[in-house]
Amino acid sequence: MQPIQLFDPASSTYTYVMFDEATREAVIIDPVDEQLERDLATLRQYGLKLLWTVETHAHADHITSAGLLAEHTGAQTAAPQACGITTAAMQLVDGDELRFGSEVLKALHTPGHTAGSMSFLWRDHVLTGDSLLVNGCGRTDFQSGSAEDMYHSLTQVLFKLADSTTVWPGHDYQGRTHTTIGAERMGNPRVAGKSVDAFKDIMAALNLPRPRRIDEAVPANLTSGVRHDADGMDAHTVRPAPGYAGDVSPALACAWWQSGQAVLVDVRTDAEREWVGFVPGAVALAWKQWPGMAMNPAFDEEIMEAGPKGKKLVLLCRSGVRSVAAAKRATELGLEAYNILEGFEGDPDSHAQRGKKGGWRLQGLPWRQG
Ligand SMILES: N[C@@H](CCC(=O)N[C@@H](CS)C(=O)NCC(=O)O)C(=O)O
Ligand SMILES: [Fe+2]
Repeated sequence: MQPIQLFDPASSTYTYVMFDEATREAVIIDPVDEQLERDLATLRQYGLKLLWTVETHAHADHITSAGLLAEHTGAQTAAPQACGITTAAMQLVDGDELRFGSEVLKALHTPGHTAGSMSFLWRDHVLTGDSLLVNGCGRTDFQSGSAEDMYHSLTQVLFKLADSTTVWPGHDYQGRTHTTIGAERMGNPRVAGKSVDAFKDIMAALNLPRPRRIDEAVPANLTSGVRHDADGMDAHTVRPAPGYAGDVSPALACAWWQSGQAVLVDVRTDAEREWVGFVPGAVALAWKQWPGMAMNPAFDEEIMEAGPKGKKLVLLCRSGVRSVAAAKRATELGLEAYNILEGFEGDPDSHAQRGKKGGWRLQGLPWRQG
C-alpha cells in the first residue's frame, strides 16, 4: 500500500493521504488551500474519515488548508512544535506517533529547511517534506534554515532508515514523484560522499530567488492557514457594525482594493503619514474633527469624489477611531463604507507590526516609510 500522492501545480507541492483500510480513518500531510475541494473529493471518493491534518513545516510558498479541512471534516491539526504553528491542536516532538485505525505515523525531527521541520515515517515509506527531495533537499537560506542541521538530518536521521524505504518528497519541480533512501544515500548530488563543509558550500551557492508568496504564506501558516484577530474573527469576513457597512481586516481591505472593488482612503494627517508610514496608492484625505465641531464640509466633497458609487470605500487611520467616524459620515452620504480594523497602532498584536525602520505597518497592505 502506498500513500495517495496529490500535486498542486502552482507551488509544485505534493500532498499525501494515507488511511487504514479497515476503519477508513485517514491522515493528510501538507494540504494546500487552493486544493481544498480536490482533497475533500478525494476523501469522499475513498470513503475516508480524516482524523489528522499534518504539516511538515510552516510553508513559505503556499498556504495550508489544515484549518479549513479541520472545519469541514472535524479532523485535528498537528504540526511540529518547533514551527510555532500555535493553532495546531497537537504539537509534535521527535518520536511522537499519530494513530489512524491500526496504522501509525511517526514524527522524525529533521531540521535544516526550517528549525522545526519534520519527516514522517509510515510503514516502509517516509514523507520528507522539504528535508530530502529527489536528487536534492530543501533550501536552507530563509526562515530558520541551517545547512549544517540539514546535513545532519540527511546523513544521521534519514539515511539511517532502510535503503528500501520509499521517499515521498514535499515538492518536485521536475515532475519526479518519489525515490528511495538507498538511491539518495548513494547518489544525491548534494550530499552523497560529501563532507559537511562541501555540503554547506553547495547550499550557500544555490542563490535561489525568494519564494513569491513568502510574506503572505508564513504568517498565514502559523495559524493553520486561517487568520483570526483577537476576537477570533476570520480575516476574510466582514464584521457588521452600527452606522456603516462594517469592519474589515487589512488583508480583506487590501484584497478588495487590489482587485479594484474598493477605494482605500487614509484619513490620517499628512504629519502622521510622514512620521508613521504611507500606504502607497491610498487616497490621502485627513479626517479632522474636534469635540463639539460639526462635520468638515471639505471632507464631504472629497470623499464623494474619492468613493464613486458602486465601489466600496475602505478607511484607514492610526487607532481605528477616526476611520469609524469617517465611515459613518461616508455612509450618511450614501457610500458603502468600511472601517479597517484597529489601524496602524490600534492592536499591534493582531494586524500591525513595526516595519524594518521603526514605523508601523499593517499585514497585507503595502507600505513605505515616510
Ligand atoms: N519559485 C518558488 C520557490 C520555491 C522554493 O524556494 N521552494 C523551497 C521549498 S518551500 C525549496 O526548498 N526549494 C528547493 C529548490 O528549489 O531547489 C516560489 O516562488 O514559490
Ligand atoms: Fe518549504
